[in-house]
Amino acid sequence: MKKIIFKTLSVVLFSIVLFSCTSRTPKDLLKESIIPKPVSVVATNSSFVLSETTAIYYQSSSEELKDIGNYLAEIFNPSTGYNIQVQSTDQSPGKGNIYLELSEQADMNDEGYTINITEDLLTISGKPEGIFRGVQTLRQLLPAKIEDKSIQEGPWEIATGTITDKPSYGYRGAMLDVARHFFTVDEVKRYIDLLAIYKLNTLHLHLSDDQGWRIEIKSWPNLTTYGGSTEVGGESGGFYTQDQYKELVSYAQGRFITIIPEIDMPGHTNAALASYAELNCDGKARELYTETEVGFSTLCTDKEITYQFIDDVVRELAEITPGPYIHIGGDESHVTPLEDYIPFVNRVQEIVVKHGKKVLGWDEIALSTLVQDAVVQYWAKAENAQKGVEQGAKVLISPAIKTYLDMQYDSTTKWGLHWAAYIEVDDAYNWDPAELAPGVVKENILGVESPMWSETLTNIKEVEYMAFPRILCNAEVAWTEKPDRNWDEFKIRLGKQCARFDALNINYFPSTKVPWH
Ligand code: NGO
Repeated sequence: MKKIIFKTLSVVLFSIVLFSCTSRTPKDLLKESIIPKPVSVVATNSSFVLSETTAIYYQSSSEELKDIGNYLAEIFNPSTGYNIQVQSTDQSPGKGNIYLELSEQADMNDEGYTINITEDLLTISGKPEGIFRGVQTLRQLLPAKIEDKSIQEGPWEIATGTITDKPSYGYRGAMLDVARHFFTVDEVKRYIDLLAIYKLNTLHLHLSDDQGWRIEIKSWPNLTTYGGSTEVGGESGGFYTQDQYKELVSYAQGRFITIIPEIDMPGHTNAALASYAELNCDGKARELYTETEVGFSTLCTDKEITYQFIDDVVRELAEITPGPYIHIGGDESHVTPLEDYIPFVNRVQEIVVKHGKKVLGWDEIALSTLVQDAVVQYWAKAENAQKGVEQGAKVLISPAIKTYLDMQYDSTTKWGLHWAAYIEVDDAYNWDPAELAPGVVKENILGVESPMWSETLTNIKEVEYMAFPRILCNAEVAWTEKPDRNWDEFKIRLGKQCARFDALNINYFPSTKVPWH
């Protein structure tokens, strides 16, 4: 009897050992909830395991890939408790490793990537930018606790198969208004980190407005020392030194995000008009302003000093901005007569071009004669977007009724405004960039941007609450082709993101439209 029990036990034990050594828990790649939704997913129903011995190998000695490898290891190490190494290699690495491989597939754009996952190896291939986007997909293939900053229990299994992906639009952005309320360098870095997860590639910083001037301009120092000294509500404001701005630019570059600086003009300029009397037509400096009306200020469009001022500002900004665009604002200049506004915008565009940059501006700039490569940011008027297209310009899609993240979710939302609409999470998803304005079709569209205006938002946690989860909706609208988008299916994937939001400590709006898991 004893012998039989012993025999049976040994068989059971043996099979447990055998089972755990040779077979993997089957996992289905098709069941993973990736946002934005990739172009194609093929599942092979096994798993790759991230273990203590996993290393991240990158092809040749590409510095860009090395940085991506380190970025990935910095995500994995705190939660797994491993000390994942990042190493260069010339050949495909051995079992159990991750491989970042350079490749140039003909039908891929710079952000396209392929992830091939077998039981033995996980390979992400593409150009460096594409590999970085692929890394974001990889994060979402692991349990949400991979995002935790303290050691969590594994196993760290990833379903096997192949994901092939590329974006629908090449510009997928967010805007942050640091003028109405100032946000510190660390707060902006936090926002950049969160945008990167959902494959956004542009951060537009609204650096000046009536309530504050936030970027150091060495030739006009009062702009920041005086014009940046306050914010909405009268608290002390703040500004970025040029070194801090450069730090932000390079931090964003490390996440393949381009920063676009905006200096709003000729309206929205009270902070400048308060800092320098000579910029006013009557030669008198304005008072600092800490309330939230719009459309009352204007630079003096027929004084030569105004253009000297703009030239200096654009020159200094262009020197510290590697990205292609300078945003010149141009919105809501209600006290600038149109006959002054048009030649003003024409002249400012020339200044931007002279300093080697391309022009971006709110949709009103289409009333002027646009320079080559100018981009019109459609926020309010479809007819302005159409005027832009008629002049050969591209349109950046940011309609207030769909993409403004400062619009309240509903009438109970604590922060935000609702002058354009209440935007529930499904409203932020159920639309298409190419169907908003007649005559503005996909070929005319540069991409999509979600602006966050900060009249009512005082810190990054409040910004997060307004952005999450809607920024994921906008991210998918911009990344995923329309036939692959469907709210009923998206909301399930979105619902599963909440564990990830929690692990990342994201303050989000728990909309009842979403089945949160
Ligand atoms: C408008 C206005 C901003 C406000 C924002 C608030 C544009 C382009 N100009 O959008 O000054 O802050 O609405 O939602």
